[in-house]
Amino acid sequence: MQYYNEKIETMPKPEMEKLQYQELKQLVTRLYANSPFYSGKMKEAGVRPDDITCIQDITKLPFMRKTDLRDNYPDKLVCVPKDDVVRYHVSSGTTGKPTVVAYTQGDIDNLWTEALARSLVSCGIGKKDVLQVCYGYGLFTGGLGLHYGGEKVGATVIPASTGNSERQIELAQDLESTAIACTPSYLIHLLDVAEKMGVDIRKDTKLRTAILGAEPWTDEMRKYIYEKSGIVAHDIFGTSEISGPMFTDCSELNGIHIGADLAYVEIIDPETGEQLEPGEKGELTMTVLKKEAIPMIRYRIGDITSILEGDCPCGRTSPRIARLSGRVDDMLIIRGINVFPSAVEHALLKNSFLTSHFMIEVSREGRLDDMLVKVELKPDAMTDGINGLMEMQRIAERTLRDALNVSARVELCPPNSLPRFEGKARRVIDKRVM
Ligand code: DLL
Repeated sequence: MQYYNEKIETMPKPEMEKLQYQELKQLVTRLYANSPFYSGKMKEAGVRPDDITCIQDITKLPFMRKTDLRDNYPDKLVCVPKDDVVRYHVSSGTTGKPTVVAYTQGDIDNLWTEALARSLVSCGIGKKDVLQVCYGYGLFTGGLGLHYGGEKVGATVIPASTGNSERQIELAQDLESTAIACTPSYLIHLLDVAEKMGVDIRKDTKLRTAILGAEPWTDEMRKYIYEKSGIVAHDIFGTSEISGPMFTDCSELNGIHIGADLAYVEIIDPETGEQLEPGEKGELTMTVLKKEAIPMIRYRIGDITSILEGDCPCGRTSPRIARLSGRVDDMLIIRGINVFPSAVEHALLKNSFLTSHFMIEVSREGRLDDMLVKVELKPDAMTDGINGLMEMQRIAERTLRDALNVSARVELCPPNSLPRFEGKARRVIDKRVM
């Protein structure tokens, strides 16, 4: 099967724009009538539903940012009755408060799973496949998202989740996995583990396709994976706020298709907010047209990319975005998990013996990310002897793990030993080379 939803995926642009307009109009009208948050924002921007007369009028609407979700924690943005919410996912926010995402049954079936079913088919995955999902299951959207998408296209899904790498290789051999979904760095790690176990991925497994995302990666990594294992690696994009992983590239391996009836994509100048032309790099901004529980309108995702020019030979008419090439903010991605330096600071300061002078060093130990947080102790904490210091280090590491959902090593430093900054503090040293 080439398409999951051929009519929509190959719809001519003018027809699609009409459909997008109808969806946007309905969404804005519903929110203006029912949601204090969204109607408040529209009123502030001086725009009413009547002002939306074509999809291009979307630029009249105000932007949303991650802080809107944080400031309305946990569920003040939910604009359906509470009983209609069937699931929450939670991701890390910019400070101590996480970001909560709510879903109706419609959000899961008609938006998230629909998007993933189309994407998986476009990567050649279907009924005959065995899909090993090695994204985390739980509050992170990766595991359950791919799981539902895989089942929808009739594949056999293995909810392997993360970790236990030798077991992952054994599962792939014993259950004859043909496809694997995980972060790119984890797949490269798994290839090393297989080698150490004496397993030749080409001969001893049926793995041929990978669905890789949740963190930055490169075409060089794609080439390396193919040469080492014969696995064709596809790029998958999503963020918790738009639902989770949703959109992938196709057999052309050239840009991620954004299902146009599901989401309207804009690239904007991060300074001025002006919409940029195809081919121009800027901040990725999305309006999810079919979202019920927490609609996202002109959501500034913070990733830098461009819309690719020209049509895709695969026949899909949806716009494609280029591989993400960075962030407009200081968000780090450690083993697939988003980490904001502000959230690190917030967590550290929960400990009365620590100060706000800290540095984050990120490196790639072997194939996996390693985060070291160096933080200065308060002068009176220095007197506690070696046992006291070890205990403080253990406590600090636990606070970070609890707050960030990812482990970090902590190095306690004497007062006044870390650099001070006159201008904007540069707290992150990222030594990873991809
Ligand atoms: O990472 C959802 C996801 C799960 C995507 C599994 C793909 C696969 P968040 O935790 O909210 O959601 O993080 C979203 O991760 O804004 C990007 O900065 C980064 N990211 C996601 N996919 C890619 C990718 C999930 N293919 C943030 N390439 C996004 C580069 C990616 N960065």
